Amino acid sequence: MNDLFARASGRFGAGALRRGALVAVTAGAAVLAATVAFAPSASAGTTLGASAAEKGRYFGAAVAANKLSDSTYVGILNREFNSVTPENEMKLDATEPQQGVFTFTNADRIVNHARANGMKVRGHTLAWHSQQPGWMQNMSGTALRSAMLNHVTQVATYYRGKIDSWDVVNEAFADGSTGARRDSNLQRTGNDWIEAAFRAARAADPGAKLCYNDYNTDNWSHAKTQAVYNLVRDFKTRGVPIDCVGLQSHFNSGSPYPGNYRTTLQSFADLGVDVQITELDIEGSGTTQANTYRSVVTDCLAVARCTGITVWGIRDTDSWRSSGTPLLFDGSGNKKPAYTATLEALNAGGTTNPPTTPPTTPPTTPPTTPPGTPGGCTASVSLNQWNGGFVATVRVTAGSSRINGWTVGVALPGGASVTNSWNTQATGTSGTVTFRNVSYNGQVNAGTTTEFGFQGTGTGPTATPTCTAS
Ligand code: 9MR
Repeated sequence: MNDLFARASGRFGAGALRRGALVAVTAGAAVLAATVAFAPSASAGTTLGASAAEKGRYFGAAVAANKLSDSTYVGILNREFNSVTPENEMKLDATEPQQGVFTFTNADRIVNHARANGMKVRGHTLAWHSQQPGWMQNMSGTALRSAMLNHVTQVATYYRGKIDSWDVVNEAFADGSTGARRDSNLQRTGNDWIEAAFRAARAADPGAKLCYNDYNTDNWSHAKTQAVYNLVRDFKTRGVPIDCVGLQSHFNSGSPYPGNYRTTLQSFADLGVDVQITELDIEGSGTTQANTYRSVVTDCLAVARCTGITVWGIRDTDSWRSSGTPLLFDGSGNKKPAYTATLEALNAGGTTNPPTTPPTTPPTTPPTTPPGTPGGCTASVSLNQWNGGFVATVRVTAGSSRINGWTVGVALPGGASVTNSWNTQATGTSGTVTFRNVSYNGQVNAGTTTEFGFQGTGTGPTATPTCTAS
């Protein structure tokens, strides 16, 4: 907090009060007016990262490993940003150029730079139709599904504990008015490829937030936005692990900032996920561009679960759309009007403003079954398997009355063992493994379900699990 704010906000002792009064009297009305005008919700952030942090958020940039030797670039990065996203270095073609051969050299340069400078890392991206290595482009069916899951598992495991948020799946929906999935080799492996990827990512790095990331999902009335919204709602309903939605937010005259952007952010947040603006750039210049940056930042700060903003590059010349000069610094590294507007908006914005639209989903129905005699339960398992490993999702369903706890027994084939589990407490790793509820998912209403999962090596279980209620 700076001194002016300390005085204006009333946090001062008697001596300070006397000095403040003296200044006002001797320097006249102009000083007093300036002090009063500065007081409301003033904030001391002087860089994008520091200002965002004061609001409990991050401000990041997409970073290219080969620019980490450019001192102007690194100077701005280290001064202004507290999160990075590797622009290309974690993509599938970069990290698994030949099947089963993983290379992390360039991604590691960025991750190491970030960690050495106290920055978060957004991982981008584990599964995408684009920038696949040649070997993957030529695959299909179960071989591709297994290769994709193995990629997700290997890369997320390698970076386990170092990634704040992963873009697990990128750009899986088609543009236009259909709201359909994008056709791709991954989509043709089956509609459940997205949830399979999320489950594998959760198993590999349970500490990372898992995001679905896409573009042209900023306008609430667009079919693609609604399609992603329905995916997230479905995942939340069925217990598929998802923590966040990334809105890329590449704005230009053909895809302008929409007036209902805040509604979109709030509506996703109301589903119980964080919202992150992941690839922000706004083509234009001067005041017009600055004002659009201001609007985007103000919208994010008005939504409590809009937790961070990443711009897709540092200087205009670093941008994938450099001719549109869409970033916050010019080619020489000077701050543009867009930078000033962004910083002002960060300093002015609220933290947890109430939603601007009513919740778009009805509240969850309260439990209708009174607590009483525990009923029984059943369990079923679904598997994503590849050569040498599997991810199992177990669905626990309560019988005719509410249960307060459950214990599931899963018989593993010989040679198989559990390496990791989530939303459960596991006992044992091979033979018959026992999974018990954890504090937040023991209570299951009559006829409803909860899910937990585990990952293992070897072959996954084939027998129906047992379920005992308590
Ligand atoms: O900025 C990235 C550019 O350097 C690459 O050539 C391009 C290749 O697909 O990907 C760009 O980043 C994209 C991001 O990974 C996903 N959303 C769209 C971004 C801009 O194309």
